[in-house]
Amino acid sequence: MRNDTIAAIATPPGVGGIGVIRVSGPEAFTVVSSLVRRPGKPDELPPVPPSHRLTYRLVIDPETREVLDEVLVAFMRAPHTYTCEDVVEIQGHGGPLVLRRILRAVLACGARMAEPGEFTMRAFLNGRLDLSQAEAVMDLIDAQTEAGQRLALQQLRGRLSDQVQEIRHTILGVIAQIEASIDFPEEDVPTPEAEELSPPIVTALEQIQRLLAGAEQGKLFRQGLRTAIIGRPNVGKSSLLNALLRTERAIVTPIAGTTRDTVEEVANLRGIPLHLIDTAGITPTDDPVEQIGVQRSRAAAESADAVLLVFDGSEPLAEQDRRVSAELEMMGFGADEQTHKRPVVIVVNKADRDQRIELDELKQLWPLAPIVHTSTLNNEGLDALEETLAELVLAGRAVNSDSVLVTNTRHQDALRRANEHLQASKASLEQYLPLDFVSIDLRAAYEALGEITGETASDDLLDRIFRDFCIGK
Ligand SMILES: Nc1nc2c(ncn2[C@@H]2O[C@H](COP(=O)(O)OP(=O)(O)OP(=O)(O)O)[C@@H](O)[C@H]2O)c(=O)[nH]1
Ligand SMILES: [Mg+2]
Repeated sequence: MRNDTIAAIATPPGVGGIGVIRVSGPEAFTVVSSLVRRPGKPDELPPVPPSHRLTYRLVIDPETREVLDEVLVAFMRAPHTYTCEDVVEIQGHGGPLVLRRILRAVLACGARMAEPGEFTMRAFLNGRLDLSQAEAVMDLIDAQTEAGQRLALQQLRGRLSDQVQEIRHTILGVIAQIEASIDFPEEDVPTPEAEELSPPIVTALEQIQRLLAGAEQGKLFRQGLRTAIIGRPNVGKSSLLNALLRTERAIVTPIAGTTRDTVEEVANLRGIPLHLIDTAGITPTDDPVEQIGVQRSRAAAESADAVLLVFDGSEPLAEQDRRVSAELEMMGFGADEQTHKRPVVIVVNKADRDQRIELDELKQLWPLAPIVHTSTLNNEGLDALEETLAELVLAGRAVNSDSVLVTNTRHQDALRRANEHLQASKASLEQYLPLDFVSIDLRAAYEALGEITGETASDDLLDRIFRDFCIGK
């Protein structure tokens, strides 16, 4: 049901200074009115205060008349609300029990518990936000870096939607021209020439391709980069994690095999959330615990977007180093842009000691991977390492979070499909095929783009998107 009245605690679970209960729907005012009183007037239903104004009230239990909390309440009249419906927000004291009791009272008076994301879904269904903007709400909440936050806010404010709508408008213009000539041949609508139809298609293609070009980068800012720290035991992997995080997160000892389980933390790499995974040193072992640890290291590498492969520069290259390298290569790491291998950065650690490692041998193992020398003891080479990793994953492209970046795989996928259909329509035009062919592909492109803004999104897709939201949002 999409026109009943819903309610949820909108602030996070746990203790806070205040907590907010949000109620939305046609009965929102009635429901909350029946629960609130003015101090000293327990039996009198107070009038609904002016819209969008905070008002001091007591909340009572509808059955026992017990006072549950002193609150500030805002009655907000549709349509100028988050959901475009009547909305009431009750600001109570931020204890979980207090909030739960107020919510229970609200539910007892006729509201229904909201599903995750249901407030935002209503904002979408009522036309206040389009789908990409609704998705941006969640990105904004989840943002882990300032760059990610800026991108989400831009999307929320409709910059992506505007561009997509502009492209759709262009495509629709061409469709209209074609269809007029097909539908009304007797009215002397002249059949448009291919030369006339193709410039707007080319323009639309260029715009789509520009958006696609930034998508991989945009996704990095939203999803972050999973980076596993891999190497044989005792080379300084955990020390490197700590140094990059600037905390003593992982245990470091001179004993080989210190790290048994993977340790995951997020650092900020030039605005990209860098998910660093410290792993157990990969080595043959009979110890069952260590074996599991090594399995997890392999799994971490398998699922990583990039690897920091650590060597001990104070020792000659060991057989185990070679074996770890070979394993990574098998997994498709290689830092080679042409073949789209996942990037590896070679970290030669313990640079503060006499260096016994042969760099030529390393270069034979990894001819294309950049090599960075570090000392976690003296915090040397860490900036260079971050710089190298950022260069590698951004592939030298300048990062400008002011431009519109597609950050979402769903949007990227829709753009790709639109691109393919537009290419096909352009090819049909060039081959002078009947205009029906052209217009079928144009329609498909138009619809694919509509999925981004939600105009042509199925219920199924909507459910999937909003299910990931938190309750109360
Ligand atoms: N001199 C020097 N010692 C270092 C450096 N980095 C790490 N170490 C030392 O090397 C030893 C192993 O460091 P860890 O960070 O535990 O190495 P690891 O690769 O995580 O080892 P495992 O978890 O056992 O695989 C410790 O005694 C560290 O203090 C460095 O840059 N210079
Ligand atoms: Mg370790």
